Amino acid sequence: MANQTETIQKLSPAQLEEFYRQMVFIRRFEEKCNVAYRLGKIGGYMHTYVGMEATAVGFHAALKQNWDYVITAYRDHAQPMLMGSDPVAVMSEIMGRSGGLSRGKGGSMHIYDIEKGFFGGWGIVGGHNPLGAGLAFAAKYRGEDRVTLCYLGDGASNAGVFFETLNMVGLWDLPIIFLIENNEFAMGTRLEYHAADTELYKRGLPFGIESERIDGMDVLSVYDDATRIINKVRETSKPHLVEVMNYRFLGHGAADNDRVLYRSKEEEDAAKLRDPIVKLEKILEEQGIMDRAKMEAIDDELSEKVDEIYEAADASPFPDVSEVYDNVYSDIEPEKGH
Ligand SMILES: Cc1ncc(C[n+]2csc(CCOP(=O)(O)OP(=O)(O)O)c2C)c(N)n1
Ligand SMILES: [Mg+2]
Repeated sequence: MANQTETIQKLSPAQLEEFYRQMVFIRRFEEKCNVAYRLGKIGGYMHTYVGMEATAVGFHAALKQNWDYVITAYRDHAQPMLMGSDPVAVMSEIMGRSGGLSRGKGGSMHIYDIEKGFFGGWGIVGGHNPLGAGLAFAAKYRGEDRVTLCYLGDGASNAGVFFETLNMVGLWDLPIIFLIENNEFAMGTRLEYHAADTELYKRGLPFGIESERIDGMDVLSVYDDATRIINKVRETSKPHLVEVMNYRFLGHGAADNDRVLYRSKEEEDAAKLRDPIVKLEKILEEQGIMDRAKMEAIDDELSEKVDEIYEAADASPFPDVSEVYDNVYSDIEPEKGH
């Protein structure tokens, strides 16, 4: 990890502002989704990224846009938007509308944008890890220097299929990064109750995979670590595992009553002191890059933009009943894919 001053010097004020904008935008977008869920505008399951923004913003800034591949589980609203997907199409999908990226038939957990290199959006815990390996295998087989970024949670890192996947990528030296987001919780349980060894980065070691643990609450250090890791995987075409320490501020899903089961109010309050947006605000102010008035103006502008996105999505119709069997198994559109 480089020191903070060095990272700030490497980045232009415009890039730093972009990090801030991306994090605030994701936070406001997710909060809007939560409100819409409570109004009955969103059905099914929905999981937000509040508190974890610095991780995706830092990693995606270091990826090659429209080239590298990304795959994740069901906490999947932020990644496609960071890859250039239309936020209205993301919101429409979350709201089950025909203008959505999966034509309104996938919902919050099944967002895809293959043209941008985003391969979902998967609801089965651990189930997408071998698919990530497949993406990396395809890139290597075709001689392309694409890197695959495969997100998974601390809970998913216990899944048998994850260990099988680590074995194969270790054996075949596939250019993939497993990004374990250790947000300290699986669904209704916390890390110490579900993992025999809570140092999750060690999961890669028996398979000869270079593995490390990094801070996920400081976007500047995430960006620095991500740049180093992504460049290395691209150059060596070998796998890497990174355990990113972050924290989810809200319940597991929109309908989850988290406090009663596995965390106290005191713990939540303490965690909020590590808020990645607040952290960046302090840095930007101390370094004289942005003052509070500008931050507030950006926040207002993005909150308004999120409201407009929501209104536009809400104007999109629900899919027609006649489409119910379309795009279920076989009628995918390969010409649109990579
Ligand atoms: C195979 C399987 N088992 C159980 C579930 C139910 N489930 C949904 S999310 C989840 C917890 C996963 O936690 P983690 O991997 O840490 O991801 P996070 O929600 O923290 O992002 C569980 C057990 C599931 N979707 N799939
Ligand atoms: Mg988790």
